[in-house]
Amino acid sequence: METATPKKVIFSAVQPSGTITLGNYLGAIKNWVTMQDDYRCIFALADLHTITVRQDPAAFRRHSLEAYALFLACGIDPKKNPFFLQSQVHTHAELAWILNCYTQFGELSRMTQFKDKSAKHADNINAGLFTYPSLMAADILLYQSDLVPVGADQKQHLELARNIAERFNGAYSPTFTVPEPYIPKVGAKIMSLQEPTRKMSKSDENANSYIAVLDKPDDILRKFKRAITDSEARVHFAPEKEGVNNLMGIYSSITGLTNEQIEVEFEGKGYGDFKVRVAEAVIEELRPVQERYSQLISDKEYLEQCYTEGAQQALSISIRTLNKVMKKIGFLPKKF
Ligand code: ATP
Ligand code: LTN
Repeated sequence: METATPKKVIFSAVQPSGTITLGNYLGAIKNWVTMQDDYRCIFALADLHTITVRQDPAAFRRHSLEAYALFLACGIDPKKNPFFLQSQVHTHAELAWILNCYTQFGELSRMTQFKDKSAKHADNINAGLFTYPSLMAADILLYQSDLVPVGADQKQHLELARNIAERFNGAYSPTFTVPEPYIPKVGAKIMSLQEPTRKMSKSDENANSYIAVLDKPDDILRKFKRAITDSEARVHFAPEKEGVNNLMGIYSSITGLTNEQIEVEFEGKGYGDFKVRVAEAVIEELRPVQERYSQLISDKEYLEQCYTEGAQQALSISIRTLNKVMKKIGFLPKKF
């Protein structure tokens, strides 16, 4: 009799800290959607991480619900795999505290995100910003994750999670799966439309630099028309043509065309035609997402049901790891 090999476990999370951009969509969400069938996927909104930067309560609540609905609209299926809010699964904060005691001050001090964010928020360099990677390690290790899809900016945190897991396993006995980074085939880094040497980022102050997944078609068209290119006016891929390369990357992510095919399509045409075509492709790609989103966001009851079930499933998986960890450390067993 054939025995099915268990699916590998993938964990990933995104912070609900504002508008979800085309960068998030092409670089992360779209890949998550395709991974759902082949892996045991556990996805979360990392809302505990979000409060390392001060949030307005009403806006934070709204962003969290909107992000949850938007992920469903993009194709995350909460019936297939748990999709939940990190703050609703208490094991995350508990394991994070424990892992803090297995993480060195020196290790956390070396994190480039901590250095960047403390420079950016010099008036609020809180301890949460410093211990952010231990919470991220807890997120990952609670589910015995094999693979973690992350962008380049989160690689250092994942490396630290691996070190913490190995340290704990070495000090006691094998407890945590040591996770590997997962680099998806598609979903190149999408750059800012205004400063194409920087990545497209939802926290950019200039709204013309990013496309939000929920931007209206007119706004998408306008932003692409204004996108920075160069004076050569020829659609071809070259290292120094960052603006054009980025537009080609976006077009390629959506249509599946190679750079060579794109060059052929736009041969003899200027940037004006090219920008309009890229904008149209993005508008068409996002149209069904926007339609599903507007239905979902008006059905709060359904959203609540989905995230509640997600949290319940996540709790029942993660509590097993937390209990194991606590037992190994020597905490007395709970008798209630
Ligand atoms: P912030 O502006 O707050 O840094 P962000 O837009 O960069 O936010 P994150 O929450 O840091 O988004 O990232 C969520 C996911 O989206 C990560 O997996 C990240 O790699 C991916 N991602 C973010 N921006 C891009 C981008 N421009 N291109 C490709 N992937 C991206
Ligand atoms: N720090 C990540 C979000 C995040 C995450 C995780 C990603 C929180 N916990 C665990 C992968 C695995 C970010 O800001 N992109």
